[in-house]
Amino acid sequence: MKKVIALMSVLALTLLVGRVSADDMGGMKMEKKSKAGKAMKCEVVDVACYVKDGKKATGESHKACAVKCISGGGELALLSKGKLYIPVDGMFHSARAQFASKAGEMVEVTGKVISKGGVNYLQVGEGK
Ligand SMILES: [Cu+2]
Repeated sequence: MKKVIALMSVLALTLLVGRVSADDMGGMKMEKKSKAGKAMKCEVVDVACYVKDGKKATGESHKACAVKCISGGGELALLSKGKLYIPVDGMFHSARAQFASKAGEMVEVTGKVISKGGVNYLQVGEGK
């Protein structure tokens, strides 16, 4: 029950923040997309594997490979609804360390999405 209430307040906050920022940016041209405080379910994937093999490089069957690739220094990203997001902090510094131990796993991340030039950043913990 506690969890449900917490989830609902996060959702309410998300909607609230979302509305404020939508109003703020009403006049802006939206090549740079920025959403505040979005909770996303993501899989921690190895970018090289995903670019090479797509969906086959996800899920339980690929987990061992993801662990091997990422622990071996492979670039990681968060996969959500077919899009890859580079996890960073509020200063755009890599947040890789937060996810390196979760290779091939699903994580729930709240943050701010910034997309430009074909790159998606997820500023973890920002825009709450
Ligand atoms: Cu792999």
